[in-house]
Order: sequence, then structure tokens, then C-alpha cells
Amino acid sequence: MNELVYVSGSFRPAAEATVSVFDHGLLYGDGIFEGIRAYNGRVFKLERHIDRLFDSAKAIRLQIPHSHAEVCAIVVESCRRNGITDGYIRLVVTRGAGDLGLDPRNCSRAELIVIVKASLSLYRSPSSGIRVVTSTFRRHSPETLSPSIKSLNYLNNILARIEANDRQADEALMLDVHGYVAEASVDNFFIVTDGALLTPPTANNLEGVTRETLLEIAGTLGIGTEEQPFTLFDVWTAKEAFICGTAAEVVPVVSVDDRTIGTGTVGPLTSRIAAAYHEVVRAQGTPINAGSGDDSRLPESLVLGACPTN
Ligand code: PXG
Repeated sequence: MNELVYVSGSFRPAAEATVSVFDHGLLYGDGIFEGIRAYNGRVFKLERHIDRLFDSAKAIRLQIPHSHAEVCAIVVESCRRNGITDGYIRLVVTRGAGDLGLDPRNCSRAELIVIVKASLSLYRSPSSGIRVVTSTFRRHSPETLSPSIKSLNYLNNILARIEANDRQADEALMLDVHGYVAEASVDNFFIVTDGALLTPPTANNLEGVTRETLLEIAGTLGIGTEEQPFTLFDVWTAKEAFICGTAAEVVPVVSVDDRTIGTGTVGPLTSRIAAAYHEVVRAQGTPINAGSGDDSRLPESLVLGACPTN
């Protein structure tokens, strides 16, 4: 645990990177987060992830204490200082330290935290496919808490994941309150029907960056795509299924609720999409080391020499 973590305006060794016990992110789950990956010395879809972070912040009336450009620069700097060329980046923005009592007006300044890790593994054997079970917990509806907000309130999803663990499955599939398929606990969900990809519209799931990247990739490969509501029957009888997300990437699903999907092995379309995704993420992104010495987008406190803790 010798990573440098960005917190309260500077980089600190992980063991010393702390926030107040009065932070409303801790007391009330009042905050948002992002998960980004770096491949081959480049941060994949950095600007898009930071757009989503600012959209989530806007939705919950949270003022991020930096500009979009500064947050991007802090992410790149976090990778650089930790010597990351391939890894996982977690951004958290909390409402900040306040008092007991949930009124956000007690919190004078939001807290931006950036953690980077060289690796992250979500499933035991992702490449040979995972077992999924449908959770009894339904994904939030937009009338309660928009699933587009990547908030620090993940209890709904965590309960679903616990249920999957209890049933010896790798992941939980969540339905929305009307019984339509929404997404997995931390991933979007796709099925393959008649040679085309089908995924639910984003009203009941997170607008995943991987989801939108795969829809684009499918377009360039000439694979049909559809965004339509569907039900468990469509999943159980699908030819193929997979989940996708920044951390998971593309993971084939070989069974759902003890129904074998397709042949019970990784399907041809899933393989094609996964291989193309693998190539795209390694070929694009914001360089981590290019232009080193150009600190113009970093907050002043981080420009070398300006802060004794750096
Ligand atoms: N749905 C939900 C509910 C998510 O939390 C996704 C879909 C996929 O979105 P992206 O933009 O990553 O394609 C997510 C992503 C974690 C972790 O720590 C969670 C996410 C991403 C990375 C790591 O378990 N959520």
C-alpha cells in the first residue's frame, strides 16, 4: 500500500490519505464516483468519464472543487506519480466534512479523492464465462434515484451481489421495478439475438462508457445493435450474453438462473466484440507521459515546488 492518493488538494501516501469522520460521503453516502482504466500508457475515455462525473455532480447539486480540465490533469498526474501505465483509477467526490444532520449546507467544500491501482480483478475466471443469477432486489427507478447518477449509494447493488454470492454465482442480474432487465450489479448487460446485440435503454441502468463504446464498435464491425426493453425470458433463451464495464471489460455469461446460455461456452459474437474492445482500449486515450513538464492544467497547489507535501 505505497500508492500516492490525491486527497484534500495534495498527493499523500495511501496510509496517510484520510478524510474526516464527519464527511457526508461516509455519513450519508452523499457523493459520487468514477472508475476509469489506463492501458498502454494512456487513460481510456478520460474526458467522457469526467463528463459523467460532472453530470452526476450536477444532478446531486454538488460543486466539484476543480474545473473539468483540472480533474483530467489530476487523474493523469496520479497515474504519472504512481508509475502507472496499465491500471485502474477511482475518483470519489464527497460532499465534504460537515456535521451530524444531513443538510448539505453544513459541508463547506466537496472532497475530491483519486486512487490508482495497478490491477483490479472482479471475477474468478472471467475469460471462460460467469454464472449469473437474477436478484430479488430491483434496480432503483428514476423516480427514486436516477441510475444515471454514479452515486456513493451502492447498497441496492451490494445487496444484489451478496445474494449472488449466497447462491454461488459470480454476478447478479438486476431487473427494474417493472420487471424489465436493467443491468448487473456493477456492469451493463447485453444479450445476442439473431446475430444482433440487444441491451436495455439507459432509463433503468447506468449510462456505461463501456456500453456506449461497444455499441460504437459493433457499428464499425457491421454488427446490428438494438436498445430495447426486454425480459428474463429473452435472457434465458438468448444465443449469447455478456456483461461489460470499465473494470470487468467484456465478460461472457454462460448461465443465468441455472439456464445455460447458448452452448454454455463463449459465443462467437461475444468473442469478436471482446477482441475488438481489447484493441480499441489499447489504441486510444489521453497519454500519461506525453507533454510531461506541461503543468498548465494542474491546480496551482500541485505544480511541483508549490506545495511542501508534494
Ligand atoms: N452499471 C453500474 C451500476 C456500474 O456501477 C457500470 C454499469 C459500467 O459502467 P462503465 O462506465 O464502467 O462502463 C458500472 C461501473 C467497482 C467498479 O469498484 C464499479 C464500476 C466501474 C468500475 C469499478 O466495482 N461501475
